[in-house]
Amino acid sequence: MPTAYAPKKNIPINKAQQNGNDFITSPPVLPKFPDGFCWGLATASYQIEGAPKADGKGKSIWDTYAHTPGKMKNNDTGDVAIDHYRRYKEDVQLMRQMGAKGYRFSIAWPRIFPKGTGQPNLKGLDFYNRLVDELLDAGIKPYATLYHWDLPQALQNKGGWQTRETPKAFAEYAGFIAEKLSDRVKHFFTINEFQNFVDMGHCGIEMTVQGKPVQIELAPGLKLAPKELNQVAHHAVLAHGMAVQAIRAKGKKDTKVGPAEVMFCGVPVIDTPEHVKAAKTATRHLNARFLDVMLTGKYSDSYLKEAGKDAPQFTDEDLQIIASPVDFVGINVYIPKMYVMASENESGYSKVPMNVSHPKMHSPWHTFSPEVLYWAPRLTHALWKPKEIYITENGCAASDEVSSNGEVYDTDRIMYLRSAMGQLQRATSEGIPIKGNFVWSAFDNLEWTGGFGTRFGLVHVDFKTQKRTPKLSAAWFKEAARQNAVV
Ligand code: BGP
Repeated sequence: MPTAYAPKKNIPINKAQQNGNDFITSPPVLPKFPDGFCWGLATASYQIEGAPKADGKGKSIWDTYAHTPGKMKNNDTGDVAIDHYRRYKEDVQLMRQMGAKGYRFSIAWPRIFPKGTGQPNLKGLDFYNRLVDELLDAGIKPYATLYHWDLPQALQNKGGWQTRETPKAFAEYAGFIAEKLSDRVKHFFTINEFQNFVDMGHCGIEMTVQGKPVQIELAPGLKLAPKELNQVAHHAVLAHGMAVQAIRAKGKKDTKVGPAEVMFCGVPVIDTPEHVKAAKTATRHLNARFLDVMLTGKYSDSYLKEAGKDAPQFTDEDLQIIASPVDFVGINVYIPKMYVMASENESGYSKVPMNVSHPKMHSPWHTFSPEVLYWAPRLTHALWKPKEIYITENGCAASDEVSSNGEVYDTDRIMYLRSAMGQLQRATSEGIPIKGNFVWSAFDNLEWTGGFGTRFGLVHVDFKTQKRTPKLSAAWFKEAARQNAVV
């Protein structure tokens, strides 16, 4: 852990200190999180594991996409990534030293079913058995995501998420994993960021940040028309529902399951009843294809009206499956989708344009709006009342260079975490049942098309030597987890 941040006792701080009322002798009152709050870290298989062919693993759409010229920054690929497949023991020890209480990792579907369905590959499963055992030995609770975007290429070749066969295959895989791991893994997330993998992977998106256009694409890099895209979205939520049922059928009784969605949040521009009401309406609409249908069992009238002839084809039985009861809702929260104000137009809300000077973090898309960590769980609670909420991702990229004394002073990340976690604490203090937060990410990793240039980790990784160096933010995280408070 970096040590340079320790307060030097001989430096006078201010007048209060001279009065004997400084933070050394009388610590500030820290806003605490509820007892048992999970201070967690998150990663995903393709971004860290490497070993794309080890122990019988099949190809995923990311293996294909990353090797397609022009798709990845600097032609980076996940072939080695941070070599976590081989170094997982060291990585678990690092997380233990950082005081992590939980670890959200994802399982690479093509390690378990190299062709997507059929015969399971037990050697692939063994890796996750070893990882889970190592985590439990280190006192870290495992939280497994079943799909963090690495679809078996064999399924993509048969139509991928455009066909109903993929949800069926996903449920088969989910049930198999629950049967094998739920004696030790008690929390499963079905799918990571429905909204992003559907839209960015099957159409591509464009947003404007600080007046500049930002385009984002993910594997498999398709360009579908709106109707086909809505059908992909429908298959994604159907896969979620079928997986929930398969996990209930095959897992131990105390297994908990829910989605890990990127919540599209409308943040009220000012906290007044009319703007909050507008933000609630906007947020329901922004999540119509995903959280809203999963948690209400119906596509909202406003969504179906807006989609018109491009609406997906679905049956009542589909809707029942999609809305299979979940134990919790996971939400990834980085940015508001928009600031919202009340309006007299038909929808009841309007989007407030974001100022060009609105500050941002290091990633091109990452506007700095920490209050979304308050509003996202608050509106999730107000709209859908899930039993429990997890913030399954939140964090930021930074420039992060190792300084001459070997330490990484990521002060901007600490500023970000302090601000974001302060807002989250505010939500818990209102009684919203938020059970934990997983910082993205435990380690620097392959940030999709951004490659290795975008560093999100609390632990720095030298991608040439694979040397791991905890950053200053790792020391911040450790202290915050120890005190269960924003420090
Ligand atoms: C989320 C993904 C993560 C992670 C993170 C950082 O959308 O679930 O896998 O990558 O964003 O974003 P990015 O790598 O796109 O900058």
